[in-house]
Amino acid sequence: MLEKVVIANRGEIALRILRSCHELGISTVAVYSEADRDLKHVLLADESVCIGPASSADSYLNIPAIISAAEVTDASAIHPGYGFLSENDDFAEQVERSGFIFIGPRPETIRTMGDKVAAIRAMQETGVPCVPGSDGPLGDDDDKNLELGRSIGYPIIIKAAGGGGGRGMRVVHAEAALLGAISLTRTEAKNAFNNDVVYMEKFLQTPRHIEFQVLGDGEGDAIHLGERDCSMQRRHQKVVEEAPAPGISEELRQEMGQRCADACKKLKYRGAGTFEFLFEDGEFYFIEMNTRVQVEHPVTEMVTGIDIVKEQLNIAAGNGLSCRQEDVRLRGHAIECRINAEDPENFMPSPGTITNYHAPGGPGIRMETHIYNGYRVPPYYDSMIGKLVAYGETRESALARMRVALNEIVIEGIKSNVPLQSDIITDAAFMAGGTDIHYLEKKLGL
Ligand code: MV4
Repeated sequence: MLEKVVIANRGEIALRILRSCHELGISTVAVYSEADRDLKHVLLADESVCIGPASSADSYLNIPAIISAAEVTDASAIHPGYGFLSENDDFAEQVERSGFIFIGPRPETIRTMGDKVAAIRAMQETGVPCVPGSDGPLGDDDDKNLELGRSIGYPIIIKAAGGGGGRGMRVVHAEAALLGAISLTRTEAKNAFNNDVVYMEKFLQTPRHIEFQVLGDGEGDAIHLGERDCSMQRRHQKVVEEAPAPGISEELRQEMGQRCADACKKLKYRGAGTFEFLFEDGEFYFIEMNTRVQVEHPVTEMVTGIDIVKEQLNIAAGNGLSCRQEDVRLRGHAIECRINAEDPENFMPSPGTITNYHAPGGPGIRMETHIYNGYRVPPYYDSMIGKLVAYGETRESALARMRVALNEIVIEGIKSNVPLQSDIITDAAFMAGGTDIHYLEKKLGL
């Protein structure tokens, strides 16, 4: 097993990683910014190293500082968590070149999936269904691009190869706007990502966002852990996630999951990953692959009984996967509500001291958070302070447990989105299941 892991992240995910490390008998090193001395996982870690000032650019994104921390503590591996450097191929490469294990995919895999055109090409080659589109970068020939748009049919969407997660895209509703949209998206992409490659897809108007969780051992074995529905979102920020996705048959789940696992086998994918799909009219369309552990991984853990972070650590240690595909069984239903330090009315961040915190509990309730009484939520980072996960044998019982837990939770001293979450999980359309990616923004009147 790994001996000592540097946790190159903060907040709830840093605590989540620390817990799995300690379960496996792995020592932990917390790296933290000057604003984060009081993080719960920093107190619990075997060692801790301050890596710089509050600003992420100077601390959690500071590659030399993080690698130095691994060197001075004589660590064996680095876990990047999500966000920050988790999908930075240069970071993964420098970690490996410095003699440490990067707990994640090979740098080349991260690079391929970071280029959305290359990712789509890789999926097409391995039989994962994609959105009808340009099947590659758009050229400079206006007539060819107009012809392509006509053959795909409007509306279409122009996306930047260097984008992803909602950055660098533009919807085009009619041919008259196509060429302008291509050159505008190209210019923005050049400025934002230093990459002016853009591509074209049919724009799906009312899809759901469904993603498949995979694990690969890096040597050609891979499994899938079913799917999550992450359609409840606002401005590309997920708000509620659940597993399994309502209305997906076991047959379709196994067919799509197997295609994702097969793609991972062909790529010799290493670690945890997620295939993101749009789902509309009964069909799946691949859009992106994420090469990190995701915020919403607990809902998959709850319905499979598999500890995804432990799998990541075992894969990184060269121990392979803990189970075969035929041993993966989905049971029950899990829902996750992200808890943010923000005003539920206007979504403004609400940092400050938590004067009173009471965790919800009871059967099937899992609270993933680093907050405690007296903890000060710093203003420098993402406003997510925790995740409330409810499990039940049925979706209805998971929803009922979530409703009770949201009523029970107390977070005082700062504003939180708990009232919004209560509103969502008692919403008639959400309770029925299968709402699309635009549902929440419409409900909120945006
Ligand atoms: C799309 C789409 C419709 N059609 N692609 C947004 C984030 C990025 N991951 C891809 N996104 C979309 N791509 C086609 N061909 C609609 C979106 C989209 C979206 C996707 C998932 C979750 C939330 C979203 C919100 C707005 C748009």
